[in-house]
Amino acid sequence: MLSVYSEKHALRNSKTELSGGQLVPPYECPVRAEYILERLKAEKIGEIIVPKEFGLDPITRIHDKDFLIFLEQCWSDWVATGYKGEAIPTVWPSRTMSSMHIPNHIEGRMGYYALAGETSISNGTWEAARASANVALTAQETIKNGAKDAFALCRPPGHHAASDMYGGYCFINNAAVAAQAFIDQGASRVAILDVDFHHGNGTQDIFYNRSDVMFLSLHGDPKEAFPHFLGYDDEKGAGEGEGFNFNYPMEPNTNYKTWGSALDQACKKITNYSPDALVISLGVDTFEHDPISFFKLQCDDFKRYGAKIGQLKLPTLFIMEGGYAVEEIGINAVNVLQGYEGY
Ligand code: B3N
Ligand code: ZN
Repeated sequence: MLSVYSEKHALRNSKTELSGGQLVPPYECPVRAEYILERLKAEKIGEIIVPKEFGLDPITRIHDKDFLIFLEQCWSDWVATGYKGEAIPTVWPSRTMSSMHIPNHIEGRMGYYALAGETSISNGTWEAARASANVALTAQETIKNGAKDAFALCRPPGHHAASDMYGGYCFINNAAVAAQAFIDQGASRVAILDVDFHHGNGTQDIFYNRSDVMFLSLHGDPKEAFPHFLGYDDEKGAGEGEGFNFNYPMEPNTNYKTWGSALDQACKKITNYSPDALVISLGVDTFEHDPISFFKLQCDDFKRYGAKIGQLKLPTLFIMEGGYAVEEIGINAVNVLQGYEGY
């Protein structure tokens, strides 16, 4: 399988994450991508190429222009205001304060566009996010051109980002941008299967009213896990999209037996939908030793579920999302690809 990787991911290197009332070193850190790259090479998964530049057009198919301008300018606006630390929101348009005016001051703009406060913005974040989208689009293009599958080693991840919101370590929704590219190139139906530990709230939100992109997500119950406010099993899609959104929230300590059964149910929905392409939001934070998650999948389980995805026999684009047990991140991500390929 061909993989796409950009060294520019390393430009996303913030020093702080607001977690448990402290500023800690971010879980989403550059070494994650380096360990995956190393494992791809060690296991000889296939050719590894650098991304092409696609410009902003395919990204604006998913994200609002004002949001992208905010992401591009956030760090310089923050610095220009005289703030010394990394950019972290402190005020939000909460339930009874939603006038939907976009403030001028960076403090207000951050709260308007942020879905949560853990994701500090710093120098290089925008450039890395753009490169990550280019990685996804380059991998997508190889499938459009006839490849059976591809792996986009995206960093930063994307599935929490909505059309005008960042957070959960995500800025541009790489999976959504790639799925939209398939549609724009003539696909009638695309399925996005999100196997990251966290619910892909951004992807769900983007496609919630559409029937041409089905979204299915297996994740930690949002009653107990980030992003808390979306990902419940009664979210089925709306309007044209009703019946094209499926959530499988699961309890703390879920093991492969339970998780694999949920995957089987999701796979049946995908088969019935008969998509032209399948996009996998591949997070490996379902791992038993992940520091911020609560599922109990073991290294071999990643191979087992990769095989199930392979049995769908669809053109398949893997997009890297989360996973923070850095020692094993490469093993687990590559196990999925190897299971998918049948070894
Ligand atoms: O959820 C957390 C969190 C949970 C447990 C922690 N421990 C036990 C130290 C620490 C943090 N933080 C909120 C931010 C989570 C962002 C998730 C990004 C992701 O992987 N999405 O797929
Ligand atoms: Zn995650």
